[in-house]
Amino acid sequence: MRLEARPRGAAEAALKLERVEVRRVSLPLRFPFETSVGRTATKRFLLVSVFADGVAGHAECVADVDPFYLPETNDTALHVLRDFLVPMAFALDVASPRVVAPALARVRGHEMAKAVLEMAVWELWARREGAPLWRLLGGRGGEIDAGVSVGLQKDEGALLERVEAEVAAGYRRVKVKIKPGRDVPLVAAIRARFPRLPLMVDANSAYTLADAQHLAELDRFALAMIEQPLGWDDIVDHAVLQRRLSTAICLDESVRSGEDARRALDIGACRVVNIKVGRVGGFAGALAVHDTCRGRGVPVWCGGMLESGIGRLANVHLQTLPGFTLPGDTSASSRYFEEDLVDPPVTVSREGRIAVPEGPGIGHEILWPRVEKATDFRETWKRP
Ligand code: OSB
Ligand code: MG
Repeated sequence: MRLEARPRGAAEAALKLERVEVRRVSLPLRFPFETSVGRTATKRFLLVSVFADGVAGHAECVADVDPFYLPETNDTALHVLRDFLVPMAFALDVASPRVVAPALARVRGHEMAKAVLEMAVWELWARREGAPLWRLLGGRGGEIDAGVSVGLQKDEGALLERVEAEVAAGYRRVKVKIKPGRDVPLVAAIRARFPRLPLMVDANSAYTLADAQHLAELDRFALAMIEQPLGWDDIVDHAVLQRRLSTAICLDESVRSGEDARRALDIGACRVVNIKVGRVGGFAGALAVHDTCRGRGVPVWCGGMLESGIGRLANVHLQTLPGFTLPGDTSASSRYFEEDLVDPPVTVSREGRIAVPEGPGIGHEILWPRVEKATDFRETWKRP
């Protein structure tokens, strides 16, 4: 009988991070992506690499150049990583990737900055064990269902054309962005053309409770859900609105932790939750939201933030967990980028499915020469 827990093998021994490298990467998007909060033509993000024991782990930060979706930006993430999170991580005995999120909890907010560091440690851990990320997360191999997010288009014709193309490509669910003045008639036109398409809308907080009656007009289109219609940090008004709609509300921006999910469900603010790892502080936060929802029979799906292949693959692994019962926003790399940073890029089959990688970590090779070419800033920190 063993009285003391002890590591069973080298792969399970605690490690100390030795070095953290952050780069800022710029990738042109093939087409600008427009939502109710703004327009993105170039994807600019931080790429974080952590090094320990001769192994490296990599993750992509979902912060943007501006604070228009959520408060963080690339520059706030860089500051908080450099001055707070990375020093905390250097001090930590990493006995498992699960210890990272609690160790960073003293920093309030800054979920995207926390997430990128935490995800890089998970990725390192997976590579060190020679296992795909999904295995560490408790997921499964095989395939996932792919859905797609269509940005605001210049007019109804352009929108119908986009939706038509995505349906033809095999996507299993289509989400379209809406905002006041660009909502009910557009949805009516899509529904008339595609009567049985699993369809949903995302408002990115463009409405208020005063629009409740107007939003209820969407009830007649059998939408799978309406995502984040009200305030980015609200759950109270969403609970009121949910009682006035037959369509399910899905929360995105408002859920930034497992506790947020619990509170939202407790008051009936939504019937579905969008999980973005970067928005909930990392994989531990994503698992917490997942478990909370699953325990109550509430479906979740995996959102996206126009990620390069590095973040896109992290999303693929996450959504192999059993609570992800709805197609998410993970679509093919080629919808966004001429040249992705991973090989092979993320592809979607004619049947609308994405293969779950079996290789270590994110499971596809990172194309470092391309990363190098796209890097316009770099900083390295060493453990003191
Ligand atoms: O609200 O889900 C969102 C992109 C950037 C910021 C917020 C959102 C989105 C998307 C795109 O909808 C999803 C994707 O294809 O990555
Ligand atoms: Mg959204």
